[in-house]
Amino acid sequence: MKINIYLFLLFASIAACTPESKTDTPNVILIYADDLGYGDVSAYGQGKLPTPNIDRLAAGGLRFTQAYATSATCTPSRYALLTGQYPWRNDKAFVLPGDAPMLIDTSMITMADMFKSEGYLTAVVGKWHLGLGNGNINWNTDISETPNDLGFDYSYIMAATNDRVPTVYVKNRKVENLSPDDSLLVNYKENFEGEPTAISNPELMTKLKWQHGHNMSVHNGVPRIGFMKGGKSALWVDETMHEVFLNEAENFIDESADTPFFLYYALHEPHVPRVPNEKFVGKSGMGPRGDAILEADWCVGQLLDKLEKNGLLENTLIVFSSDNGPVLNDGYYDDAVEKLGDHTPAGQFRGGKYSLFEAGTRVPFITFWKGKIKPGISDAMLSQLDLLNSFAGIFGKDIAGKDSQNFLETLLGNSDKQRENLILESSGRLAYREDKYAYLPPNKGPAIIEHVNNETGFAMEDQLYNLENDPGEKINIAAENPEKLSLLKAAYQKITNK
Ligand code: NG6
Ligand code: CA
Repeated sequence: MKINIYLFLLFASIAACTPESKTDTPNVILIYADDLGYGDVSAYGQGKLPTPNIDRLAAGGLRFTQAYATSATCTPSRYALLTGQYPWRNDKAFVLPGDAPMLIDTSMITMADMFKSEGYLTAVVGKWHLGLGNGNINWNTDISETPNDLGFDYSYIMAATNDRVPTVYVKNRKVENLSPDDSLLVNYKENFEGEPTAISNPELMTKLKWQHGHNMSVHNGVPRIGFMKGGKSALWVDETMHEVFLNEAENFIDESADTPFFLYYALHEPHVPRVPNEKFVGKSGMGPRGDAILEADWCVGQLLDKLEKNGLLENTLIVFSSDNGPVLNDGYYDDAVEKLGDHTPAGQFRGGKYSLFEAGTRVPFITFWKGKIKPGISDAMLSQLDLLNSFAGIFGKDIAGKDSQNFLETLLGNSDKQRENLILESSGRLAYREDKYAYLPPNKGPAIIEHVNNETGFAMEDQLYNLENDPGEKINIAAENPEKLSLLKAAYQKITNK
């Protein structure tokens, strides 16, 4: 009898424990768009473009109004996202060419390392842009440094951006579909003899023409940055890229059915070149940029359907965000400006990609976990930098010595705890956020990025904005608030040593 009672208690505790521990350590999917602005997601109520699938996340989850990418460009934001370290602490964390060596040192603890150490299967699918190899990359043999060395069990990526060579997919350590008798060669300094470029053979640009930059090798009717030769069987087709990455993401989810998993799903839209699939062409009425956003939104919907079908929605924490703010003309004639209409990609904020003004880094940010996160809106100020330590919080861990802070309870909607301050970065220049204030120290550099037409926020005088009553940063209140200014300046200098 006594034994039976013990057995009963044992089984009861196992039964009580199993579902509990399962939901407390969810699968995690980080969906990370490229150049998607705060106002580009219709749930934010700012723009004119419908994004019904990203809105599904917002309607069933928590929509953050003050969440930031660390930087106004891709590489530094992604560096910070995965390492939990401010990118300006690394003097190489700038937009990288397609043949750059891997930026993240393999000795650093990455988000993937953290999940892997907890027994998760880990994968990255999509845009990488954090360098590969050791600086002298040979695309025709196994690549020595890849996401596989940073905690990712599986990696299916493009090396850099969709406007940079090589225009191939890299699966783990190998270029996918490469033929041994057609070597892939890449050079960012000079062209290969006899190879056409957008300058020598403009007739090759059948799909998009370059407006600034982007005038080197041409592939799939689109001119790119960098020179490339060979590797014909491996070259991607821009129009199917979304399906390729989505299939990889879905397969990974299927294959991880019995194991907790972490998936970093890095969408390539709406970064240039915008070459959406015919399913989306013309659907937004805003030209290829709008259509590319619809394509990304569709992929999010497919992924959600997949999770639902696999019965994983109640056991998966999804975070959706973007690596930097929006840009219209980023180097191609693609009607992004001409067909914008009254859509507002930056929402009510000033600037955009490349900008220290709010729109450079204040991005859409949504957390979703069916049955666990109560739908709503959070105004807590957070950074993508915090995701590493917040995810570590799922396992009761604290990754010390990092800039990353644990806001897991805020992400789950159980707390309003937020950052006390935040450093923002654009092209190596920094700005400071605290409470309702944005402080932009004197910074050398152009006020507007030429051709792109985005304001940078770089100026030789102090700028201070009260975002509560001036979210568009129109009124510089530095002169009439000398005390506040010097407090913020001192706090900024203390963190940055500048
Ligand atoms: C810029 C490119 C721009 C884009 C950006 C990186 C030119 C003129 N402009 O140098 O098109 O590729 O780099 O974007 O080449 S990011 O989102 O990956 O940071
Ligand atoms: Ca980007």
